[in-house]
Amino acid sequence: MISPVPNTHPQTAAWLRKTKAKQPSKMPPAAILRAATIVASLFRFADADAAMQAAEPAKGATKQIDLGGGTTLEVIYLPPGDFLMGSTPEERAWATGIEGGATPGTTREKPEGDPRSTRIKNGLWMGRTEVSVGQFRRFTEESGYVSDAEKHGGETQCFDPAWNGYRLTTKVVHPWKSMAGKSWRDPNFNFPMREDFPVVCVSWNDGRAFCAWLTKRERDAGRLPDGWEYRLPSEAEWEYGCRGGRERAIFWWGDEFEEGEGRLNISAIDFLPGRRKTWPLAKAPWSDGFAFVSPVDHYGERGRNGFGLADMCGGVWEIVLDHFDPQGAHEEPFFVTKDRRPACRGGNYFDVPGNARCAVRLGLRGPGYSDSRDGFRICLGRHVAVP
Ligand SMILES: [Ca+2]
Repeated sequence: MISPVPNTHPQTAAWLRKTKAKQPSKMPPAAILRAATIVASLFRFADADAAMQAAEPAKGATKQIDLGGGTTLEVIYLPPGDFLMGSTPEERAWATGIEGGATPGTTREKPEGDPRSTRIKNGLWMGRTEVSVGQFRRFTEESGYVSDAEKHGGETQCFDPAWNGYRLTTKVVHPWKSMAGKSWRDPNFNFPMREDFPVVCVSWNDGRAFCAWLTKRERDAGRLPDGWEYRLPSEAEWEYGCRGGRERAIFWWGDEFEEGEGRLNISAIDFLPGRRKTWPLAKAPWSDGFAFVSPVDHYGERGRNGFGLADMCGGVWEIVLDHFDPQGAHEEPFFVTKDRRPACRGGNYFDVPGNARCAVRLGLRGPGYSDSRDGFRICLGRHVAVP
């Protein structure tokens, strides 16, 4: 028997043969429409599989993920590769010296470990930017999700507007305070949030919920082959992404901090809103345009690394999938079942240069902890089981 359609998909062809045998000319219009939809979805699934599993995408290939409601999210392909994870003793000495401004022996630079060869075995697609307020809003609107900070009794770490200096010689006063009634909708910056700011005051749980929503949405639409999911990048994937194809360097652009001008948002010469003063610990001798958050990808081409990823250093800390191991990050995702402290990476708009390096890492207080300096970035990668 000659198949009525090219035999591109055995199931589709068989289904069509069966349909033809059953007096196709007498099918009611609704049934024809249903049949056409099934055929279309089978082809779409076949297309998604073929696109992701056949030819290796080119390094830097991009995809626009439709989140619905006119919102998109761009991801970039990172091929498998090797890099040196961690930092040299010289780098850590610079980070805690006059230029780096980090505090010696803090939990930032100590657990980075000496450089060791690390392999990213599977290619993955990583978000060009941190997830924005607009993208997170789209997720909550469709799913009805309530973030950890918004839950009953929830709190989040925000800037205290009454703060007016560290008073380092008398009593140390920190600018950040745990507050109720604040969240990603209002992180207490005292200026309006923009849709293109990175979302902040979100926890590891919140980031994972965003990814679970997107995974289901894309899977239901037949655009996600088996074995793939949207998730937080692992610590190793994040550091590989941050280095942008370099084997090692202090920053993704190289070892010279001065070369970072115009590339990132950290603590620089920018007045705090409504005040004629900068962050007292400002170490970048230029203005990056923002004392607090800046729009994602604000620095354009100059702010993108070798993979095309923006704001990997600075902007907001990025919560990753792994739990924090004080001994150092791992090549494979690392989880514990007790005292789970999500790791986060990359430094933030308030950090000194020593805390905005590719190797810098931090453990959060817990999976529900959130802070107006922390956000997240997503990736599309192979499924990782999280205990
Ligand atoms: Ca960042």
